[in-house]
Amino acid sequence: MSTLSADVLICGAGPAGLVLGNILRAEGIRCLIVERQSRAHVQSRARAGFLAANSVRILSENGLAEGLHANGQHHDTCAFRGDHGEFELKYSGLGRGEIHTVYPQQDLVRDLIAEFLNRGGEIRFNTEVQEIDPHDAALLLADGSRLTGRFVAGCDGQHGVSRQAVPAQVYHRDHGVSWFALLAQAPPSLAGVMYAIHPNGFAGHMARTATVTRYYLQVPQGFDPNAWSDKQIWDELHVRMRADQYGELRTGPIIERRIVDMTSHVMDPIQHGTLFLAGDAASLISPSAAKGANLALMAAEVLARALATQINLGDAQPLIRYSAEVLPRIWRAQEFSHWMINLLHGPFGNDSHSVFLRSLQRARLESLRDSRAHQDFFAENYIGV
Ligand code: RFL
Repeated sequence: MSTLSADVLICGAGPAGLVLGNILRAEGIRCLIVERQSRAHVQSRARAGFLAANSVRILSENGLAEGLHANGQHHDTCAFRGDHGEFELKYSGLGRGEIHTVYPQQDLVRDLIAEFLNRGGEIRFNTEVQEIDPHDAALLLADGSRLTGRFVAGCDGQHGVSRQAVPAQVYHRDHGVSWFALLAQAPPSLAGVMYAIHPNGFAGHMARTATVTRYYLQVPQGFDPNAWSDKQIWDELHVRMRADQYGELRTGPIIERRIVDMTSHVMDPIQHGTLFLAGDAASLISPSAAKGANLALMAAEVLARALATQINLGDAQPLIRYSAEVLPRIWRAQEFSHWMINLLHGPFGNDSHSVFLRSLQRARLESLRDSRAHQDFFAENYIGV
């Protein structure tokens, strides 16, 4: 049995755990991150890319944005294609005038790990937490040893163990839609994000770097990610993106394929005893509006400030209010993600109900194309977290 004490034990070295750990280290608080994967694995795990203005502020104000500012790309435009034609929304001139910064999540994670170690933090990679004791602030590890601290942050994502230690209500929604999430070794085909609505289903294009581009294809639930060859994938992307009409896609090998089900869950509360959840552990959001990593950073900042106020100043109030502070912001993001799902997907079929819903979808898109008030609403919520 090995025992190690730290003020805060953090389960998981994703964006939530690493931002939390970095802010706590800057406050002089001892913390230890326990991560089940290797350092190489978490530094190469491609996921998010679109960082909202609030995320860039959090990273900048806490000295965590050097790589982001050096290598991130600014995006301020997205476009919609479909039966209604094509239109662009330049959101830097809409809503609050904010933009996205595109910086691959794995690069951010790499930067955050380096800075956390630089600040004197400790990370145990290849170490799996099996159970969390929320009363004694303890982590039970797979090798049978136990780590104890004063507080535990559950930042272990949607498949972690920390959620199980919080006796909370879990509100769950399966949106009934799946995306085939692809990474192509190919330069972006378009300057910005493209959302294509087609009778075959939704297709999306999101720039990542000069040589790698993310694409999405709506597929039936349970679809086998290896069912299609690269050629079939590109053919379908061409059809749904209407490449014949609007211009060819820049193709290349598909280097990653996975199925992402559009599901959401929110826990309430997101704390119990000494345990506090942040990021995907607290709430899972469908990637339709690219909000997951941004919510993770938002909650990590609120939790870091609350823990620092408790540990350094002896004031427990912000920690007591943690769930009440974070949950309304999570629900706001969930609401917009849900709205996006309905904007991007209509039901298949020609029965009256399906046609009715598809007609509403088209009306929604036309309103977004034509109404400045609708565009302002979109821009504010698209970037906001
Ligand atoms: P993470 O990143 O999943 O990190 C959790 C960490 O905990 C570790 N872990 C454990 N460690 C020890 N013991 C255990 N028992 C453990 N169980 C798990 C894991 O190994 C892992 O390292 O959660 P975090 O920090 O909450 O961050 C959440 C984000 O990663 C996630 O919300 C986003 O990636 C979602 N997302 C996007 N978000 C955006 O804001 N913008 C985007 O453009 C965007 N695109 C995406 C996405 C997610 C995607 N997938 C794969 C679902 C695109 C995709 C395809």
